[in-house]
Amino acid sequence: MENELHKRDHLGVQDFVLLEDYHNQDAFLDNLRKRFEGNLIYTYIGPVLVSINPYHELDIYNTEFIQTYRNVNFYELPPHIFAIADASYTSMRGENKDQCILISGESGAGKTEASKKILQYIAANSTHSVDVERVKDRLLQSNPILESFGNAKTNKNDNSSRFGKYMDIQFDYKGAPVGGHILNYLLEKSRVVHQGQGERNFHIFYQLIQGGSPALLEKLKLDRNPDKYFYLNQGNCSNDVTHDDQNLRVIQEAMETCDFSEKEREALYCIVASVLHLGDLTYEVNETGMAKLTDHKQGLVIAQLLGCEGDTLESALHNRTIDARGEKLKTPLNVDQAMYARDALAKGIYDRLFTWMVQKINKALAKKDKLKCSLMGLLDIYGFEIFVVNSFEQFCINYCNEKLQQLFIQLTLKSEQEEYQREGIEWEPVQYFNNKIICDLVEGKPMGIIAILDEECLRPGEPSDETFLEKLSETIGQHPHFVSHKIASSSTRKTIQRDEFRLIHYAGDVTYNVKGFLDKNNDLLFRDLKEAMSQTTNLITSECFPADELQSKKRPETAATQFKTSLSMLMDILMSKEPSYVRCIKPNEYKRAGVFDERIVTHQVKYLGLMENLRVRRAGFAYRRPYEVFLRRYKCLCPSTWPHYHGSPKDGTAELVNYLNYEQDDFRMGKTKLFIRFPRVLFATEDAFQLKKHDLATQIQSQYRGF
Ligand code: AOV
Ligand code: MG
Repeated sequence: MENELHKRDHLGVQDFVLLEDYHNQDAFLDNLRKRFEGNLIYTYIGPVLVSINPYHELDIYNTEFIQTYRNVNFYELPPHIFAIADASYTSMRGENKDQCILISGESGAGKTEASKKILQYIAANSTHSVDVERVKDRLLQSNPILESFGNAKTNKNDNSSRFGKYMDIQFDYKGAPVGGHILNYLLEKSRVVHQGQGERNFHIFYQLIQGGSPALLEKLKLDRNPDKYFYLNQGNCSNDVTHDDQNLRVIQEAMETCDFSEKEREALYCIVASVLHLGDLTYEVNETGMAKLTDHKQGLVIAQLLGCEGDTLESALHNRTIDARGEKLKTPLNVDQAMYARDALAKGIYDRLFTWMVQKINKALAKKDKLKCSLMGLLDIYGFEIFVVNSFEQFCINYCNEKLQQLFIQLTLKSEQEEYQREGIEWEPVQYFNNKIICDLVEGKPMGIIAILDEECLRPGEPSDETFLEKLSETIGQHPHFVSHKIASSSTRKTIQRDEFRLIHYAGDVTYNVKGFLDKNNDLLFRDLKEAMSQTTNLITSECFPADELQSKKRPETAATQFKTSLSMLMDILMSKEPSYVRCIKPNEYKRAGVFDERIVTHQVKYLGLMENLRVRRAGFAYRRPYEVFLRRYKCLCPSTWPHYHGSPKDGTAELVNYLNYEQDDFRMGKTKLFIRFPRVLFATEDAFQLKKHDLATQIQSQYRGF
């Protein structure tokens, strides 16, 4: 870092801890802007990397950069995502500790890109073993596959992750990647059947239609025009060119690399196509007032693609069988119910396909031996989001972000506190806004929102989204982070509808519409359809809908509770590892390069708690370096340490700071590190160093001339 300190005026400081006035938010923003404008998108707060999305390609990720950052002390080079990756890797190897890199920030802030850069850096680890090369290829290639099936254009981000992903990379004792494992979290499957204005379905649908060969499309009975399909045209932007839809080849190759056989790929395309055909099924009313497919042939196409009897599928699309005390009761569906069942099937098969793909990739990534390995985890989830209309999905996504923020708070405070204790330095705690109160509001028992939602879903009688909202107002109406129409003050009431509730999240207020909450939480797929799917010859659907699932008498867990349980397990995994943080910031709402919108950046700086983060870091001391590092750089400033100091680095540092006249209050000597309280002290030292370097260079030159 020191090599850049002298540039601090026009390009800002590369570590916020070096800001003289660290309480001043304007100074913080000013620094961020200066750097952003100079295309310096990375800045540290101590060990935390703050990254601001440039929205244009920067030539800072090439092999030269990778080489530069390899094995270099974290602070000796300008901040970079590679430095985080390298530090984490080095720590994993050197200290034998499992690592995790947590990337957070709102939708479109650059989390997924950051995680890809980290993977790129790790994979660039040079090695010649065939096995390791294969693992690296698979790790890298798993990305395009999952992005194609799990990402979509939203109004926030053209390539928005609609699922959460935690990936463990496994390393052998030599530090070579030898395997990996992916955990996926709650795919936003409602997108399969519905997209808001300006949004699209998952990329794969368009990629298949635009990039599939004529023979493939013919086989799948698909038309080249995405606009034709109901599941693709609702957002009115199916022909959007922001994403490269022609790129089916890339996905295909990635699947080959990850061991998807030709048969599996075929089965997979058949499922994607049948989802589109499902969306185009229309119903009319039959003589008894119940639903009847308008065109019987449409059902047949789907049955053919999935490999089941046309009659079986058609019957399952028209009826619902209930197991009432061992007796099976079959009732026909009306048109609304049939449409509901159709959509549920489309969502169900797509969602299970996605999980199947993750498992398939995991098999390809599985380590060959049972030897102990070290782990580096990478977390890339969907970021906090506020849309015009927010539903169950946003509720889950934002809850997930609350949990991550909570983890950040716990871990940064904890590790900071531990560092001061370990080094024997006294410490004064800084007040944070602790979002635990919001996590508890969502997940607490028995009065949390999820518990209330579950209770309403299971209640006999006629529970509805409205009764759920009613319950919320009754039970948590007084909570400071909850507002509903019923309990709002008269001025707030104007901003919230009768079917909405608002949560005051750490990252902003979000108004949720309760419509669909119960359905989505129940996540019901009628057993007739499950049964039909279990009988298909398509090798993926038959595997994803095992017949024994139908035997189970147990009521499946609700979607929200499953999500809550999986998040809680994720938190345990993350807590058990040594974390590094990347905090991503979005510069503007327009996905545009070069635009720094002060209002929205300020908002993110606030809610990410970056000012508090900085204050904690500075609570005592702005700068800390191991004695060796400090002495190595500045020893030329003191006659008794230059050119060599023969005692311990700590003693050498003590002589050095004494010679430099550091005031008693300016610094502390920890057990292994020097702590400097004010940046000006460091700047003065650095300036002296630059001068000395210059003098030394001149001296050496004149000595040469003297020869
Ligand atoms: P996200 O992962 O944080 O949002 P992405 O990583 O997908 O956001 O970034 C959004 C877009 O910003 C990318 O598609 C790129 O065009 C651009 N971008 C991000 N980081 C960089 C970078 N370092 N260099 C150049 N362009 C970048 V979400 O997944 O919506 O929460 O769910
Ligand atoms: Mg993403």
